[in-house]
Amino acid sequence: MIDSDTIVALATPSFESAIALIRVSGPGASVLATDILGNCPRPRQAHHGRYKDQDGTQIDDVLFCFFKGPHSYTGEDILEISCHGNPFIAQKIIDDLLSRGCEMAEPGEFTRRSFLNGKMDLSQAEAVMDLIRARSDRALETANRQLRGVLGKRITLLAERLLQVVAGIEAYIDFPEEGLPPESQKKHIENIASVAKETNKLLATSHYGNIVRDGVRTILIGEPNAGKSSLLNQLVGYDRAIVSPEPGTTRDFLEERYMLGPHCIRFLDTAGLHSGARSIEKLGIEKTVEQSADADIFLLVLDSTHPPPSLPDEIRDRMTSQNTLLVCNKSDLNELKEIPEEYSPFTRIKTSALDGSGLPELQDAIITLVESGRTAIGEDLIAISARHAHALSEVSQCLQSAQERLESEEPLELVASDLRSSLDNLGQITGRIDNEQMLDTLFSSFCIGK
Ligand SMILES: Nc1nc2c(ncn2[C@@H]2O[C@H](COP(=O)(O)OP(=O)(O)OP(=O)(O)O)[C@@H](O)[C@H]2O)c(=O)[nH]1
Ligand SMILES: [Mg+2]
Repeated sequence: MIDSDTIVALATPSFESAIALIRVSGPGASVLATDILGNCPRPRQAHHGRYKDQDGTQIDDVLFCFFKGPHSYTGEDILEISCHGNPFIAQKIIDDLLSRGCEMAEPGEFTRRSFLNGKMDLSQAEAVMDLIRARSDRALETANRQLRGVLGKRITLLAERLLQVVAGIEAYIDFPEEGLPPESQKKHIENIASVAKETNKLLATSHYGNIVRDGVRTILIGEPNAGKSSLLNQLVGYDRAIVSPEPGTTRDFLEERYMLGPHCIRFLDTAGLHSGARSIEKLGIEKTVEQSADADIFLLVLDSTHPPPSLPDEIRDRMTSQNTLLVCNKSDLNELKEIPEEYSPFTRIKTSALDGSGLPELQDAIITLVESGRTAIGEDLIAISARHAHALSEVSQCLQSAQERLESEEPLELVASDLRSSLDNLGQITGRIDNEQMLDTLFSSFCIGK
């Protein structure tokens, strides 16, 4: 029996396929390889062999690949077994490995071990999942950068700068009779403000992070018969929605994903908005209003053959020039000259869902709008997740409080406490900053005679 800290799992989906990969990680990996193969393979080389269970019955012809820790994904010894892609074979091998003393891995346990063994920080561990889930070029790009540690490095840099401030302030807590000199107070306030500015810049990438990870929710909205469903069909390239000359055709909203440039766009077709709606139509309109609450982009579709109507306030209030395009449809029939004042801030695009004219311009305008929401952080494309955003907004609040306390000369313990909370929250993103590190830095920049 091998060490119980050795885990096993199927690393590929459980379907019929060319190959299935079983991964073993932990101190027992090399013993298992020796028991099954007769000797432990040379690290990082593929070895062909027969997998026989403990009774000596052959299960499959397989490839073994051994990685000696710490030079492996988890930092531990890893044995990878590639067998034929039959879930039945894969399960028999896993059952045999379990009977030899392995434990079934928990979800994410290989990456968790990688983090615990210092192979990656928490933000990198999360990027592994982002990479697996990426469905657009931009999602892939962002995940790759985060996996390379771009976000982690930024956070570590901010934490180091804050630690300097904490060290400077803590030095005076033990000597309350000597107040903080005015020049130090000024310097600390400046440093805190500068870290807060960087924090807020990172925080501003949160919306972009959302749309990169989940797709851009783009809602087609407008009066009945404006041509919303016809436009949706043109945009996604097939007849997804029912189109008819009768107003009120679309009752329930429908969603269709489409790759537009580097982004995954989630188009939402909705029920036409008008004031005199009855029962079922009314329910459809309620759903349109509901859906508009989570929209990233509004395509306000107008029928160019007559003056545009007003929108319900709860929708109009969510529209800005940064998230809305005014689509003047049916341009083959008429050109809309009079645009109401309330729609004048929106970029205007003439389309005909009938002959397809204006569609490339509309697609370009959607991409431009999405990309304008991207906040540049120096050279780096960073797009934080909801978890990072939560931690960073805590950091931002604590820093603001620390700055205000320093300015109004409140006790330094309170300032230090705010700063430590900021550090804890920064540490939550990477999972690396701990008090031990804080103390090391604190004492290295601390002059004991002062
Ligand atoms: N000439 C012309 N007709 C169009 C255009 N776009 C849509 N139509 C026609 O307008 C009618 C209504 O189109 P739909 O796409 O169903 O309109 P809708 O906005 O989805 O309407 P509801 O679902 O009822 O809210 C259909 O007969 C379409 O063929 C266009 O650009 N030019
Ligand atoms: Mg429709």
